Amino acid sequence: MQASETSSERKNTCDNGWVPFSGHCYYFNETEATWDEAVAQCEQRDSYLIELNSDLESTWITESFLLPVSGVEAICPHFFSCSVWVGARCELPPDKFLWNQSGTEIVFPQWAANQPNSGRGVPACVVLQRAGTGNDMYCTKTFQFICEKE
Ligand SMILES: [Ca+2]
Repeated sequence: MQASETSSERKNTCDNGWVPFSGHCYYFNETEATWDEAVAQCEQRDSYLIELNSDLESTWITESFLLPVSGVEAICPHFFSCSVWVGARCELPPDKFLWNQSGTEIVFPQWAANQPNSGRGVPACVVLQRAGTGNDMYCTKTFQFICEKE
């Protein structure tokens, strides 16, 4: 906690187009991509596909970048529409959802009801939904995404 407060004091600004939060900078990519493409595009920006390390970060991302849960049915017809990729993926084995950046198991965001539900044998990648919850999706689907860097 103290380390992140210190780095947040040190870093108050981000490059053009990047939004600061708690010592990190975030970039919203409007053009949808597959999960692999999203990872590669963040790497090209010297960053990584977002890793959510706290409820605070997860909530901040949701409120800052995602559309609201209701009132947007015309452009986001399903509860999972207009989600964003996060940098977590389930490999088989070990059949666990791990963050791409740190290699640790995902704790945030909280899973949506009845999630994860992807079939065994197929890699699954995680989106953050407008409700602030996690859902596993086929990695070849396309979503908008957010890059993160320190
Ligand atoms: Ca799912």
